[in-house]
Amino acid sequence: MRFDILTLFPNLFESYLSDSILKRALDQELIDVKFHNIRDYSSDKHHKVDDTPYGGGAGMVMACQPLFDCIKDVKKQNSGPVIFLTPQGERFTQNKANNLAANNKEIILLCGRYEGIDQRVRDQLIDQEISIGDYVLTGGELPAMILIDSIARQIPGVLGNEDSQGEDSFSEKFAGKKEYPHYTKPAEYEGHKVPDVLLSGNHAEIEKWREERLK
Ligand code: 4FM
Repeated sequence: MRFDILTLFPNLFESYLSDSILKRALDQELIDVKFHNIRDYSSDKHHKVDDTPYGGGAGMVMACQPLFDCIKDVKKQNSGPVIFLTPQGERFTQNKANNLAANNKEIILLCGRYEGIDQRVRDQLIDQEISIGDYVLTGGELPAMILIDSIARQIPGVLGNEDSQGEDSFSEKFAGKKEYPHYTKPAEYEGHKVPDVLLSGNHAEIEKWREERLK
């Protein structure tokens, strides 16, 4: 899966992609992430990317020119959907992550900043608007990282243990339910014990105990 990220702050992604599972996925070329700094596309002599809103009001709006030029340029290398991360988008769910992973080899993620982007960019160049939740952030970078993470972990080979996809929260086995309580060693910690059934070796009983506690 190839992701092209359009952002004013590509550095924000670095630490998360430079460690752990996503680092390994990048090293193994199971995913590829390319960054495009929207500011590099500004034809303004001061590399300006924003301007005051027509009709007045607070804050600044990301202007058409850098965004049109950046998106059109990236589209030459990535034929996937252009997704804009915004609180006004459709709510991101596990189902949406599954569908994006299953149906695309390439995805373009547009991260906005300030009060918003010029509506003409949305009308002309955006295929899909996604929200990770009903709250307002300073930009779309964290939401974009969340999309990458949730999509990448479904690609075969990205998770070390091939099984931990099917075994987890949203597996068929547990019919869309989330999780049962997890415990690991030691069997007693500061007087707090692991439920006996989990130490019993009785797999039928363990399964029953877990099914009763799915949340
Ligand atoms: C988005 C700021 C676009 C400025 C944002 C612009 C968000 C969310 C979010 C902030 N994105 N789910 N919630 N973005 O708050 O996806 Cl131009």
